[in-house]
Amino acid sequence: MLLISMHKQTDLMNMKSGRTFCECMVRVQPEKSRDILVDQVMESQYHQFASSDSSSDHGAHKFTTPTGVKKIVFCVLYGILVLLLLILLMVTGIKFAQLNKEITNIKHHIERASYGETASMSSSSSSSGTTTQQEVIFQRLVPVRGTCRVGWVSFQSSCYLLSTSALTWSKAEDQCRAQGAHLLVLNNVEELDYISKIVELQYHYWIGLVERQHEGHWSWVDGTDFNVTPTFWDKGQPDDWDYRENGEDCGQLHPSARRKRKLWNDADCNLQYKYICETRA
Ligand SMILES: [Ca+2]
Ligand SMILES: [Ca+2]
Ligand SMILES: [Ca+2]
Repeated sequence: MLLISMHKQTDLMNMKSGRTFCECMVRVQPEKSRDILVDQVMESQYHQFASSDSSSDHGAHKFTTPTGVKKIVFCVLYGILVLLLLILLMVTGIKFAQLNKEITNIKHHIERASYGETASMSSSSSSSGTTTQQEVIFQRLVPVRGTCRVGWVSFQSSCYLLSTSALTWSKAEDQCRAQGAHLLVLNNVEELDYISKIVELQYHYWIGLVERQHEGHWSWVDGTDFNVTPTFWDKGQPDDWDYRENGEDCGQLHPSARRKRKLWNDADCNLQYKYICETRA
């Protein structure tokens, strides 16, 4: 009886637990269904989102690749642009240097032309008896060596050497110094007139005149006081022509189309001209 009773209780418990389980199932089932539904919805949304992300990633991938290419193209174009600008700068610099040289030549031609006109005026003035000191026309003089070294010519107490090559002013002075001389120092008008008779017509010649300290302070290379020597500046000189990058701080003899007294001009020391050395006989 006891066993039967126990079985009944067990059955009853099973029945109760079964009912309870069923009831739980009945209660849980909707929640589970709801959860499943929620899961399904979430999963669906996730897939949609993933799909969206995927498509987005795909799109980004599609977008990234062209952007990378664009960056490379941009860099290449930028490099080419910089290279072209550098080339343009170099070409401009070269052209500017050529233009500078051409302008200098044109200026010299204009000066020579105006000088020729002055010489013509000088000639006509001479015939009318109104010749000035700057308008004297000279005859070519054959120089003599005297007691000077070979290649040098003699006048009064000095020896002179006319260069055959062109140098900058400082290199010309160095060449003269190397031979125990200095660039020509014009102490008086007789010396200038002598030099004017022996130099080549068409060339500029450096002389020992230089602005070392400041603008307007001219000095002779051998220490001769500039204030005690006569000056023979050409018309409008010294003008320290402001077009020149380095200014004009070195003295030279202007060329003359006629056999006329050479006059002074200030020129850019870095230009190359022939030169005249002087030393004591
Ligand atoms: Ca002298
Ligand atoms: Ca100057
Ligand atoms: Ca000048």
